[in-house]
Amino acid sequence: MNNQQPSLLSQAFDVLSSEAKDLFLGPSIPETFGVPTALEFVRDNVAKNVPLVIREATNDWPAVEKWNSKYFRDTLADKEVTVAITPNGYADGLARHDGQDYFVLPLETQMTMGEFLDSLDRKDPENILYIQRQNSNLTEDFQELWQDVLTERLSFAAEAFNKEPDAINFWMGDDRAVTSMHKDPYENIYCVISGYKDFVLIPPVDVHNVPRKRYPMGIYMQEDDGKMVIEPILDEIGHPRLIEWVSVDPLAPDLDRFPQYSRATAYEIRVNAGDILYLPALWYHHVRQSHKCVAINFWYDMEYDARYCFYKMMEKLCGYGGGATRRTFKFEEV
Ligand SMILES: O=C(O)CCC(=O)C(=O)O
Repeated sequence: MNNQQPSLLSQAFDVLSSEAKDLFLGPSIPETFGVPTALEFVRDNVAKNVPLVIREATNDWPAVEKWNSKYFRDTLADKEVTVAITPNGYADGLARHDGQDYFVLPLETQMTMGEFLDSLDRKDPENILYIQRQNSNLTEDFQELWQDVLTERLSFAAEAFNKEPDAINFWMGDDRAVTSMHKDPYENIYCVISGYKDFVLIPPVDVHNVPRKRYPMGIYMQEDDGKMVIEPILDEIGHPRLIEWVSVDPLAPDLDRFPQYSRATAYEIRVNAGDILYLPALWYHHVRQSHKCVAINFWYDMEYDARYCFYKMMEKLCGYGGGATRRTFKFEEV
């Protein structure tokens, strides 16, 4: 939020976050064993925009039993895959270039699954790899794996959202790969298949405590000697393309620059193989992982209802202009 806000507005925002925490968010992310019914899920989580960790929900999926680097090497070694490469682990994150902060997209490159796994084994210091294409790559690029996912176990979610997912994604990468803090206009059913993921989650009622700014966009390119450099992305008239993104790194928040972040309610949760995280739409999330962690997720378009309009109004009051969602640049929409 910019510092010019009248204090009445700041106080009103603080009332919103503290009431939300006291009345329905609670001190930690709710956890359960065994999948809920669609009714329970809608009533206790979707309708309240409250996350849920469902422990050991997919332990009997063939995917959880089989998918690991050895299995992929045995069965998919020659398969061409699209891999995001960065020098610092941040695909879609902030980095310095020419004395200023840029929002930088990864270099996307094709290689075989075998080459990808070799690189993960080597842990090249300058090349941090992540399969993180969000174009429904599980069903588009990895069809041979789909049979190992028992989607009938997710019928509680399909019934609750009452629509087909817009994307079903496959994620696998290096433990140095980080997904920087952002939010999505999706209801997210996130299933960790192998290893674990560490999430930092911040509710949308804390939007005023999560600083955002417009950044010029860039993309990593590899020079002939293999060095990764940032190349600015320009619009049709040669100006840097801009995107609004979260300014703060929850792992090392700069509270001198962003003091309001100290008031944000940041929940930390580890999601293990066999667990499902329901990550409600518009929650900020920052994600890290164990080495070679494999996950899949289902993105269901959110309902553009009164709550969406309310959060849009809050963003406006904070002086934000939208953005800070992956969809902004992946799908050119928000
Ligand atoms: O697993 C990750 O690295 C990021 C996941 C994410 O941002 C999402 O599912 O929306």
